[in-house]
Amino acid sequence: MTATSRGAFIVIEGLDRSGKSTQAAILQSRLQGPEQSTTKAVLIKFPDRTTTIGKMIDAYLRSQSEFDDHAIHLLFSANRWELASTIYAHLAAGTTVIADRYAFSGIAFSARKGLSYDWCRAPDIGLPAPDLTLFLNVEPGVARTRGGYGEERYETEDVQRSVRVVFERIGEEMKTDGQGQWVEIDASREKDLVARNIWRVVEPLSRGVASSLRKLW
Ligand code: T5A
Ligand code: NA
Repeated sequence: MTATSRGAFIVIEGLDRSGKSTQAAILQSRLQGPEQSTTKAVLIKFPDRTTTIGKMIDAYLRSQSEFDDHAIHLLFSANRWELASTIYAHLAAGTTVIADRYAFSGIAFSARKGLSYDWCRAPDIGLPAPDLTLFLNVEPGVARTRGGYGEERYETEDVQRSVRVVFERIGEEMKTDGQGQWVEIDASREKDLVARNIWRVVEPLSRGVASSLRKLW
């Protein structure tokens, strides 16, 4: 990291069971390296189920409570705002921040229910924008065969297919509006190969970023 640079903000997105958490952990340990005395990379997961809002989201996802579609959407967004200052602080300290899901999941999962796309985007306006978003692309049929699938709300092939359509729209818009990089990764491949393909894209950002952080959108 040079004196004027900050940490990179990297988001990992994808359908359920595409391997986001697996790859986020591999990436964090690669960025952190063997030296544990300084923090080089932190991992933040959305939803963060540990906060008060996160606990409400967790109960909803496990079908233990119900919310109006708009209300749960706003809670997911509020859960990101709770952590925005933490993200800023890490980046300013030169630490790379990896987010396991972010605002894009928020839009994709709510817009597929029929909520307006623009309405879904609105509460996340002003959040720190990622420098790079890795979209782990996997056929819903492949994801279904992976561990734990079907335990939570949204984990059906129908839902996942309609979520994917919204993710594709977001990806197209991100590619054309210059809002950071959106890179698709074939996540149906074997873990180590996926990790290598991710590292190829992340490596140039691993020594810090000179440009100032943008905001969504
Ligand atoms: N949501 C989220 C919203 O509606 N709005 C929002 O704003 C946000 C942020 C919970 C739900 O919330 C929704 C989206 C979700 O439906 P979550 O907590 O991220 O989101 O969900 P999790 O259940 O934790 O995570 P996922 O189901 O998305 O799984 P991952 O992280 O993609 O996959 P991972 O790494 O846990 O792997 C799953 C399984 O596959 C294996 C793993 O070992 C594991 O068993 N696996 C592989 N198998 C074969 N080949 C590979 N390459 C593999 N990689 C991993
Ligand atoms: Na899930």
